Amino acid sequence: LEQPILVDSTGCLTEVTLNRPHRLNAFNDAMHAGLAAALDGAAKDEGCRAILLTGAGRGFCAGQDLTSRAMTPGEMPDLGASIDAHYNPLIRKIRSLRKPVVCAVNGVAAGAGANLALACDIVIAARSAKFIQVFIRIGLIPDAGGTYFLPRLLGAARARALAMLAEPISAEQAESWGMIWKVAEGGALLAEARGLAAKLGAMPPEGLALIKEALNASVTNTLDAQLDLERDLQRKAGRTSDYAEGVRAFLEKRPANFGGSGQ
Ligand code: T3D
Repeated sequence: LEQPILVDSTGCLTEVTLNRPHRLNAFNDAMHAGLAAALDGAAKDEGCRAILLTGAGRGFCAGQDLTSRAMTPGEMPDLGASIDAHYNPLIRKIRSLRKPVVCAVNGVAAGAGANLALACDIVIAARSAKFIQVFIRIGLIPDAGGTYFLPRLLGAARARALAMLAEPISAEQAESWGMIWKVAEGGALLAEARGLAAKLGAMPPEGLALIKEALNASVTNTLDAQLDLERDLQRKAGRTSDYAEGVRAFLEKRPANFGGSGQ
């Protein structure tokens, strides 16, 4: 029986693998359900301090599985319903999750698969990976947050061309445009991604959650509103035991040991 999502929890890291390699990990309903459950589980798991998302096989994710979209002539499907049920909750879940999500893009990331990667906090891609806003090839628009993330990450000119031309861009190009954090040599991708996740896992969890909250809000806030938000969130951060530990460790010239007990 196909297990469309694999979850492996080791120490403070939860590794989630999209596992439909014969379809380049395209989404069907079961994979959506499995991914939502895996992310909910990681959010609730007190031992989990970082999440790593990757794909099995040669692709990362090819977006919606089109074999479940075959139509009879004249049929008018409601893709909005699918987006409401699956893609929007997924993107919202990743952005609002109070833990860092590292995405290791192991191969082609197309359609909603590309934008799933862009929703994550830190994206590292194999040199052989490609990102394709493939939607217009079948008459669709970028979804899963694509029309939001692309102009903000790349600027309007590149966002428009990528969305309208559906041309693939290489991992190297994505890195030099600032669309992702960095490229890794293929063989080193997972080790590097795990290293990043482990580093995040040792950082103050509440601080990381507040960084996510601040950066999410900054995209639409005015400077005034953002300054107020920074004040409010810094007030919270300053009341955590990890802040006290960080300052103590600095003054005692020793590495800090962040417990993440929060308040
Ligand atoms: O519907 C809704 O709910 C609305 C939401 C939509 C969100 C979306 O993501 S819409 C966009 C859907 N995705 C696509 O249109 C991508 C389709 N795939 C491709 O264009 C290409 O496969 C890639 C560019 C991603 C990779 O090309 P390549 O040459 O490396 O691989 P390939 O040979 O095309 O694919 C390998 C196999 O995976 C192949 O199966 P086969 O022939 O070996 O049996 C191929 O059919 C299958 N596959 C790849 N992508 C999908 C897929 N099967 C079903 N659905 C896919 N999306």
